[in-house]
Amino acid sequence: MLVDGFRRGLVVPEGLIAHGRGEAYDYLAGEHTTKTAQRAIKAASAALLLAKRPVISVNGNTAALCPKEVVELAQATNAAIEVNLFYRTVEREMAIKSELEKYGAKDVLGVGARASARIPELQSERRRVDPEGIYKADTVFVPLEDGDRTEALVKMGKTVITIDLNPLSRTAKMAQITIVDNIIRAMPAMVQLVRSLNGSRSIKKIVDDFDNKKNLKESLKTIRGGM
Ligand code: PTJ
Repeated sequence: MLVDGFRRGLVVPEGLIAHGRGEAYDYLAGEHTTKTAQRAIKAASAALLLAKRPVISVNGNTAALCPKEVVELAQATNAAIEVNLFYRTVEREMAIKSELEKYGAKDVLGVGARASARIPELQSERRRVDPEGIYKADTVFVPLEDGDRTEALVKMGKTVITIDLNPLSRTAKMAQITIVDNIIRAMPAMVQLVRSLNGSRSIKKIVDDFDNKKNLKESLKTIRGGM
C-alpha cells in the first residue's frame, strides 16, 4: 500500500523508510494489537468523543494506509480533517485531499493557502496549519508524527493523541495518549470503539484513568519480550 501510495504521489520516499522503522517494532511486538494498545485505543476514542474541536491530521503515509478509516473516524467524532505534511508540496497536499474525498471527506483543511497560521517555535514545514483546524483545535490526532510538532502542540495546551509503533520516539513520549500499534489495525479498531462508546457516561473516566507513561513502559516490555 505504501509503494502504491508512493507511485500515486501520496507518499514521499522518506515515508517508505519510516514505515520500515515502524514494521521492525511491529515484528518484535508480535504483529497484533496488544492489551496495552487496546487500552490506549479506548482512551484515544474517548478523548476524541470528549473533545470540543477535534482535528485529525493526515500525512502521506496515513493517507496511503487508511484513508477510509480517517473519514469514518472524522464522521463518527465530528472531527475536522487537516492535511499536514513534513515534506510539504501543494501537489501532494492536493493528491491527499482527493484521496480522502474519494471516501467521502467533505471539507479537507490545511491545503495550499489555507495553511496560513503558524505553530510557534517550530521550524519545519509542519508549523504551517489551518487557522480553522489544528490552530484552533483542543484535541489533535497526529498518527505517524514527528516529535517536534507533538511537543509544540502540547505546549500550545492541546491534547495530542498519536499512533506510533516506536514507544521510544519523542512523539510517543510527548503525546498524552500514544497507541503503540500498526495504524492499519488501530484505525479500524478506533472507528468501531468510537461508535460503541458514543453517548456512554464513562467517556471522561476512561480518559482520566489512562496513564500514558505506564502504558508505554508496558509496550516496551512486550517488545523486549519479542526480542
Ligand atoms: O507525509 P509527510 O511529508 O508528512 O511525511 C511523513 C513521514 C512519516 C515520512 C514523516 O512524518 C516522518 O519521517 O516521520 P517519522 O519521524 O519517521 O515518524 C513516524 C513514526 O511512525 C516512527 O516512529 C515509526 O516507527 C512510526 N510508524 C511508521 N509506520 C507505522 C508507524 N506507526 C504505526 N503504524 C505504522 N504503519
